[in-house]
Amino acid sequence: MPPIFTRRHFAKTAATLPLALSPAATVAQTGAEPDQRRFPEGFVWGTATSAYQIEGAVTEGGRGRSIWDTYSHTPGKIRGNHHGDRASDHFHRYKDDVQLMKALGVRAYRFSIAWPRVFPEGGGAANPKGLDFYNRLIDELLANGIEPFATLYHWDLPQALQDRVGGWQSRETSQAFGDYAGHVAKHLTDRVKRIFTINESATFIDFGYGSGPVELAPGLKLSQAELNQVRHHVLLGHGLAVQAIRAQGRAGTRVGPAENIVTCVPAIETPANIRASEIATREMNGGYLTAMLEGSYTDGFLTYAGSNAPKFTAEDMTIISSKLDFVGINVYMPQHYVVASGAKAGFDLLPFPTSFPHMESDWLRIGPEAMYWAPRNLAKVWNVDTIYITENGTSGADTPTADGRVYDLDRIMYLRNYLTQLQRATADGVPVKGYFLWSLMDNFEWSDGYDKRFGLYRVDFETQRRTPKLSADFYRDLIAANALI
Ligand code: PNW
Repeated sequence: MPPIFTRRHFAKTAATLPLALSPAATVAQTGAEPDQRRFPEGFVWGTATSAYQIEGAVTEGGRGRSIWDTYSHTPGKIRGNHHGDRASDHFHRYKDDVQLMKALGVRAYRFSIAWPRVFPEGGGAANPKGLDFYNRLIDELLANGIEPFATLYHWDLPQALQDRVGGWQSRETSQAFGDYAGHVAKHLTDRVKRIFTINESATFIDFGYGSGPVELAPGLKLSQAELNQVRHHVLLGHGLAVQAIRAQGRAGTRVGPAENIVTCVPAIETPANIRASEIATREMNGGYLTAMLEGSYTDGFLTYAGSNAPKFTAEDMTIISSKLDFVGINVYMPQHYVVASGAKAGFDLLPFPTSFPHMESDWLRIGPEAMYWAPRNLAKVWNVDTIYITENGTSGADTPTADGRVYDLDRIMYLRNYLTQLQRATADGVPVKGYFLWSLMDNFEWSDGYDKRFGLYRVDFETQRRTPKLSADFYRDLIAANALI
């Protein structure tokens, strides 16, 4: 019998296919009506960056030193001994970078403000030039129809505070953060309507003061009791910042955190496991989001901490749980897969098999359904009615081909799968209002230096040339359609 399909047969079949697929054919190909793949009307598409990772210009405009200047210049701390002195030179190239955003069609941009630019000594007298750069950036964004979303703390603590009071080990840093937040709110909320307080407390505390898959500044290894106290001071700083923004910002200013939620995914989506994932979400975020949203540490958290529990007052907890307008969450991966359990806690966290897949960064597990369950459980457990995905993205090898382009198919695969789950969430009524892709362009990836690239635009760090990767086309087309494509 001759083979059923030959090369010629394929060629012929392909040639007879209609060039433009009819809507019916599209359904047959993807299994969903085009409308079912759409995101809600007015969904906010954006990109995200942070100050130390892109700005450079570390000695310009009266900027003080941050703990990241010190840490990155400590030999052996960063891969290749890289540092952020120049980074992506965004401080000088922000106008071009706004055009890169415009080419993507994003409606919003999440950037961070460098505290040591505004208060070089952490507190005391504000630098009169401290907000000049951000004023220019904000005006440029607005002139191009892009809404600024500002983050107040993306890990670049003024070194002076570290030296003077031990940084987040002291409540004085929480107070100083509140003062800084008020100052920013007073000067920028005529144009910046949405402010994130602190980026990923969980990451910078655990990896900067404890231990983790990567080490972050200041690179201390504190005891459990000290670590819990740092957590508490960061929460307190967040709450004081919320209050200061309400007091000094214009009416209508919206505020919330940008937290690395500990994502608990039901291993198999049965009602019992889903319930277990909700219980786990509450417990596993006990040191962070749960305290912010409930105004108390859970019994589980306090029992686990035992004599290492943080020292706090009832007033602290009131400040920490100041009312929020939204919750931002960074979602990269499932932290835990969960099943129901008859044990007291009501859930079990499953061990990861060694074969579990990850992206180019070793820690970045591939679990697209995290993008469904993180916001879904946030909305379900705490009744949060406005959620932003403040970060999602991946690193990749991103090696340019002979034509100079980067065909980052792994990043497109990652984004398509995570965004499919985000679309599932919005279709189910989970109140996610926007999504900020990490990152607009390659930048200083903390302890990985410039070796890990997360951008939609490739940056040549010698020439500072920016080139769109194929994923930039993917994101642009998705934004234009407001739907999975
Ligand atoms: C986030 N981990 O950091 C940060 O908010 C960004 O500044 C950073 O560039 C981005 O994600 C990509 O890494 C993380 O090891 C760093 O689990 C490390 C981890 C998680 C988040």
